[in-house]
Amino acid sequence: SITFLRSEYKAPAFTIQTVDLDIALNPSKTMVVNRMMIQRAAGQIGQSLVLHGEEQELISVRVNGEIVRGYELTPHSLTIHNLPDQFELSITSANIPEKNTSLMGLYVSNGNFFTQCEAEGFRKITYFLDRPDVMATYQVTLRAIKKDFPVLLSNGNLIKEEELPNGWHSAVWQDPFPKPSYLFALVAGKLQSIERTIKSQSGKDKLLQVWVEAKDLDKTEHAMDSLIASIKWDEQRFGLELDLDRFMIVAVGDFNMGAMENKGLNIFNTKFVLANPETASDVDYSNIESVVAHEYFHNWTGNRVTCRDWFQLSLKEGLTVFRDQEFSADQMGSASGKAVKRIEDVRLLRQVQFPEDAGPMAHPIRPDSYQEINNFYTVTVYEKGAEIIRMQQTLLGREGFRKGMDLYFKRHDGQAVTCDDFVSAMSDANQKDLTEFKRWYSQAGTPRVKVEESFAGNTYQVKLTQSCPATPGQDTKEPFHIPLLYKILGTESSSDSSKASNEQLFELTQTSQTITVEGLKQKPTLSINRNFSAPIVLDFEQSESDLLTLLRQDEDAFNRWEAAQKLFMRSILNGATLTSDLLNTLKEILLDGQLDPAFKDLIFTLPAESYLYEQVKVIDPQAIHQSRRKLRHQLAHHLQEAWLWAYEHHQTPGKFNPDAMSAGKRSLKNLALHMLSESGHAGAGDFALKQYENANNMTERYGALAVMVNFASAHAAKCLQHFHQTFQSDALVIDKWFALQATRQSDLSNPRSVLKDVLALRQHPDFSLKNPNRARSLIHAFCMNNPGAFHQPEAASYEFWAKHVIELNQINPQVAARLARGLDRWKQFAPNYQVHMKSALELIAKQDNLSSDVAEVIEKALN
Ligand code: B3K
Ligand code: ZN
Repeated sequence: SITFLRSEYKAPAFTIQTVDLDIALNPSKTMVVNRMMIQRAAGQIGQSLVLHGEEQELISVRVNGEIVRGYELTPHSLTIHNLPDQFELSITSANIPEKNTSLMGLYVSNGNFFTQCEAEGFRKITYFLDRPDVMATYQVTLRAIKKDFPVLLSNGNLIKEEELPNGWHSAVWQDPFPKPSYLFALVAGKLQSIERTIKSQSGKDKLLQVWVEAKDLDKTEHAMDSLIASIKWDEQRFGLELDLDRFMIVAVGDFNMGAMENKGLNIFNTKFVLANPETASDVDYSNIESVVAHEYFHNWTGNRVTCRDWFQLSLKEGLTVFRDQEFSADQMGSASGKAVKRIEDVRLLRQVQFPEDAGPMAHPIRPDSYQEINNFYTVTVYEKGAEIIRMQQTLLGREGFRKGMDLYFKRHDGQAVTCDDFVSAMSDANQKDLTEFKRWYSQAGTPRVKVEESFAGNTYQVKLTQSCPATPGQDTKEPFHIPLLYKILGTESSSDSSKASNEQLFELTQTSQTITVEGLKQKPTLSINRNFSAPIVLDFEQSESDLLTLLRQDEDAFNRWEAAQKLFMRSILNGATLTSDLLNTLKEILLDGQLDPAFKDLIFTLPAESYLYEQVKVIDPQAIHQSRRKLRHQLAHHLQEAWLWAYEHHQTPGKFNPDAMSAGKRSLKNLALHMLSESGHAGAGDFALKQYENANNMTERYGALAVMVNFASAHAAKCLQHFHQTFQSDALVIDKWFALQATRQSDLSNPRSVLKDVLALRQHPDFSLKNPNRARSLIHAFCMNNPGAFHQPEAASYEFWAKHVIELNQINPQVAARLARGLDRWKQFAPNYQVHMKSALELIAKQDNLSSDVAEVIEKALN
């Protein structure tokens, strides 16, 4: 397979100014006529034009109206020689949407047409320079049979609709903004919309639409509200206005990822649009809000200013994730809510990105090479990328960051640019040297900072030493520029208390540096990397008493939470006992009526197993799993009364409200129910059944069902069946039904029981590997989100995994490649697991017909 290198970037030999597409939609054969105005770039005399194209039937090629026959065609390209400097190229080709199971390019889902072009799907629709630095304006004519496809949508503005002979009709769409081909989209079919008209900052009317199947119209309100909130927020925070007169969101049930920011026509996985209280949980509501915002924010960070090449993906993704994180934090409505959002984001980073950064697929946020670009839509490019943006804001301040953003748009609106261009704008707008900071873009791996404290003769010193483990292709690293927010607590007894009592920013730029504070009467308590100011691992053997001080009184909510996480981690990994001091503090926190319930819920959410794996040299997954469960049992048992109080005092009566405070109450209530069951409380079974039966929302219903299923309640089977029957016509809820069973906790006396259930569910009539959401709800959920059940020292579940990677590879390479990442960290596992993992990997490796997606993942894992 081919490896693409960032260092080999070459500007295109031709540019395309305008694209005029005429598409006659038919599921079994769609005809595409693509008329382009093309210009030879300066200094490219004699170059042939090499267009990308895949899985199409080429019908004709015309240059300035004349048929051309002397072209060269391969399965991936069309080359045309002897072209003038400026010409019209017209290409006619056909493709078969109903046969397209990869869900890239043009495909059919539930009888309707959709497209997905990022990263390289446009080349399956027509022959093109399918690369983001070729930006053109598009006019699109869609034709289809009207009764089957009454709605015809594409990017930009609708300029004409017409009735045609034989029951056909057409619509013409014009997008005034030049765009790369990956932002092209069309949708056609039986859809309906809700509409709102709003006025933007400058007083212009904007038409907003959310398009869904008729049966889902009652689930669109939250997405529309989220869109309006996003539009307002981007105006206020960044001065960025919606540039089109019309903005559309469309939901589709078959989709490879979350959503796609096509210009003016965002296409979404139904999971991130549809919600009503009965069918969607609080987590769904908040995911919808953030994904709607994310795609909308791309309109500026991604669309108006786009990427020069795919190595620069984090230019748009890291920045846009940062923007959606800030938006969601602001929507929380309170300071504690913002902290909750930050903790959730950090949990995700540690659970998924830290392992990626330590494994065979580790790459810098701006990768240097790839075999398949689809494999690089990663938590590193997205979530770590967002952390790198966040650090720039921390270093420059919010105002300085805004100045940098303004300069970025002033310089680059309408261009395809690089990560370097972004950092230059930040640096120039603030006269701040970010040369060393840019190593975050080029070096992979999670930096570690060792913290060593000393206190002698009234002087307190903190020695900070940084290092970063080797990653593939990068044996040694230069020091990172690490912004550390810190505060020294307990300086009240100092002679000069003003000295060190505020939060400060320390910029660690060398391998080792020391912070010194003089004139203290006793050793203070250090609160460092507050609000997780840098995406690093802190090696800090802080004493239990210092951690308890932080847990009780740090006003940085993140570090309060972090103190509890550290103590829990010591208990799980080193068998440290829970001291009565810790248990009492935890009890006070749980019973504290002033504290945000969502924060309390997070305090008692134990570190994820995948994060715990990263703390040990050799992973024994069952030892970690059991030790983690033992800790949870202790917390349940020792705090039983407090859990009962929490269960009874977090009701949300009345009409369902998805706001952060109500959602926090529900999540703490569900956790309390879980803890009561875990503690063996006699009433727990009844509470669960009643909660299930009386719930007026999915969060409480699902929470109760999860407790029944996880603790093998006598009512579990009956309620599972009731749940299935109640929601059988709602695919997203049936996904939950599968996922719940695939992620239930393993039965310690019968370790294979979850796999056995999953194998049975695999045969369920509602199961299908072709629908990505459904495949993920069972297969990915079991293999990647249930480590305690999945990792057994035997072949069975690893063989199950391999078999499904192989099967999915034939259907949908992207969905297969995600699953293939499941054994990334196999070399770290204890030998009795490793041997079975290795055989499973080798089983996949020896298949022929592996997609480039799966091949790259498996090859790197085995390497
Ligand atoms: N930009 C798309 C991701 C496309 C993934 C292609 N394999 C969604 C997003 O990040 O907003
Ligand atoms: Zn994105």
